Amino acid sequence: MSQNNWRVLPQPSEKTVRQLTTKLNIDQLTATVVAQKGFITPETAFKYLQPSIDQLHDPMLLHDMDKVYDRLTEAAFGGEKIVVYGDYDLDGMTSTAVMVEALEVLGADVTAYLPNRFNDGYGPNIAVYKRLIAEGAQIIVTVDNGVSGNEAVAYAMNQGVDVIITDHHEMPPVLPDAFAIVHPRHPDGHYPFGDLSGVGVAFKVAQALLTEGQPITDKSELPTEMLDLVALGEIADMVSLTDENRTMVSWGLKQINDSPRPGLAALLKNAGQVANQPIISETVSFKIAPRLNAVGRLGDAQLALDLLLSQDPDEGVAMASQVEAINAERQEIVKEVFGAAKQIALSDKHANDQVLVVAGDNWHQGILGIVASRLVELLHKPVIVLSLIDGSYKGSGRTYNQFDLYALMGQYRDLYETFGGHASALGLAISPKNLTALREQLSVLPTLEVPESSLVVNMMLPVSQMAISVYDGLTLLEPFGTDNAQPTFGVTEPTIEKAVTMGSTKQHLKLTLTNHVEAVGFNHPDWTAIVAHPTNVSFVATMGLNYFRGKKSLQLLLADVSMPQVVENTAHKKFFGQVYKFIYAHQDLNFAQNLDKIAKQLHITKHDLNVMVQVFIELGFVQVIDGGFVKIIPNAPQKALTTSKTYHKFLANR
Ligand SMILES: [Mn+2]
Repeated sequence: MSQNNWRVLPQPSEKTVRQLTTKLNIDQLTATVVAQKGFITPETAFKYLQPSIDQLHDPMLLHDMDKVYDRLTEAAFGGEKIVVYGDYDLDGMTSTAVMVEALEVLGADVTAYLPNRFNDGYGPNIAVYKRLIAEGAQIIVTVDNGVSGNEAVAYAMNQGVDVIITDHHEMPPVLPDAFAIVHPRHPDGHYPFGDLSGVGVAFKVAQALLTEGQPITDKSELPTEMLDLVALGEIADMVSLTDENRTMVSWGLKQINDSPRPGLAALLKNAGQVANQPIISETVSFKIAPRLNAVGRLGDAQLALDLLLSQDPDEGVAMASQVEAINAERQEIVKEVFGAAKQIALSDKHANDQVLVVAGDNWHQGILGIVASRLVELLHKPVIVLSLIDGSYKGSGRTYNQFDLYALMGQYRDLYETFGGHASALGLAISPKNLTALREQLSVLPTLEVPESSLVVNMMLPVSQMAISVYDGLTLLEPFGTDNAQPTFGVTEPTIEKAVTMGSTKQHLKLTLTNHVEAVGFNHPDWTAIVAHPTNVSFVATMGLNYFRGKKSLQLLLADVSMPQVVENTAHKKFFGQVYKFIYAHQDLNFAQNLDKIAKQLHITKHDLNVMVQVFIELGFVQVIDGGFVKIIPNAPQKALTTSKTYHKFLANR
């Protein structure tokens, strides 16, 4: 991104900041960010900073909650057999755990069913409903799913089994004919906040059940012991961390810090969390959620649910180590599939695709979304990754920036077996024949308008004003996440004392700045050219803490870097020129088949030859056709080597 795309927010007036700092006893930076959010009076700012019970809405305001309260209370006392039907992601698992725990408190006969991603799929599944009912289920409570389960719900209702739907997903035009539907955005409801996640909705039901539907005035009246689960599911589902979500997630995180469930404590230890290290939303996003989600990605999510529900420390340790092994396996599979998908994605055949569709054979179904996200990061365009399983292609798509991929792909609905999702992410299934047709349609699309992204910067700040105490002050603004981004700071041309690369392919960057402040940037080979010229660099970063050998230090995480155009190295230019000349004279030679010979003739390594050809491809000078012939593109416009990403990688590796 160029520095032109940095959007430095307007700075609040000195008077506003002074008022906030003195009245609320907060520091100037924190006051500035709070004011930038629009909370400019001490009263509104205090309300934002201090989660409190008045920010929670009355659960009885949710659609059908009165019916649900009566029916579930009756079922619990009457000993009816209740099945909670959940989902295999973290929001679905935590929703299930909350609902089960609440019903258990009432003494209900309750069991949980988490559908299997591979056998059952997402949402109400009629075959499973039949089985559950045959086994004696008398009430089915869905959590984090249900609003699109018309067929299965109708079946159960016909069998005399009441289905209570609690969900937060987009509602289809025709809702299931269920006993009750609890949904924060139900068209016939009047709930003041629409952005609860599945576990948020489940918690509201739990609250109603455990407070006998009565309004509460104090936090202690809430089933606070379940708020940790709420925090996990809400952060994992990336719902807006404003309004009552902010309160529930703050309290939930506090609870995980103070007294984590045994399974979570063990899981965090395995994830490298050290004793004094605070658990923040980032900990959930990067340590907890990937691990527990891995369980549902590779097999049956039940293990993750059991880990969350267990009260036994030994059991917690045992289950956490099973989860760790599954997560390691998941990482292996991602690595393998990503490698294969990347090869296809980078081939010349796909160089001009506006929406990249990568399809493979028998790639693991559970990780295609992760692979699509990584390809988007790499290629800066929307990506769909499909895998051929049992005669049809199934997979996931992820968009780039704010582009509405769902709307675009929705135009070809006739070609799909299944299709669902939202603007930024989707899932689909398609027959091999129709995939060919889809590719044809995509290849003739007019140029897509993919919006340029901009980077919001809260303020410019010299490194000399950055310190652990500053970071500590800003933690008042936590939890960070959707609609409450971590503050970003712009730094203009700081003194860089040291610049090094890290990682197996030197894809990461670490800068040492004044006062031992470090700045790190991950997976940005294009930034690593700084190592050769660590001057006149500016960047935007967030502040974090690094815990290393028991010592904590301030660490900046680079969000964007702006560096002067690297001056083209004349020796390199000559070197590349020779290779270009060689290609020009040998367009009838298959490079792929004669790599050894050619490299030898040019006195370079095979690796360098590959890199150089890649640079020429990126610059639009050559193309590779027919499985290995490198052809000069006539009249290609002049471009400097430094405009190629691979060239920067090449430089960084010298
Ligand atoms: Mn959800």
